[in-house]
Amino acid sequence: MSIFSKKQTKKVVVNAENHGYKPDTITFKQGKPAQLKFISSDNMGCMNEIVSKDLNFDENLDGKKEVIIDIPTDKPGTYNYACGMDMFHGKVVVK
Ligand SMILES: [Cu+2]
Repeated sequence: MSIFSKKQTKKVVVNAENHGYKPDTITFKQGKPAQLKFISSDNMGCMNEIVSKDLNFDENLDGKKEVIIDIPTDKPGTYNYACGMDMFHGKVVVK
C-alpha cells in the first residue's frame, strides 16, 4: 500500500446538447480527499456555470476545458449541484 493517500478524482462531462451532466451521480468514499473534474464541451450556454449551495461552490467553465473542484468527504450525504439557471442537475454522494 502506498504511503500517499490517493485522491479520488472523478470526471463529469458537461454537455448542453445532451441536457446535462454525464454521469449525473458521482460517488466518493467518505474520509478520503476527493475532487470532481468537470469537462466542458461545445454549446455550453448556461451550463458554463456550475453552482452548488450544498457544496458551497460557484464555478465558471467559460473558456476552460475543465474545472477541478475539491469535494469535502468528511460527512456522508447527498449533495446537489446545477447549471447557472438551475435547469440541469447532478449530485455527489459521499458514503
Ligand atoms: Cu441551464
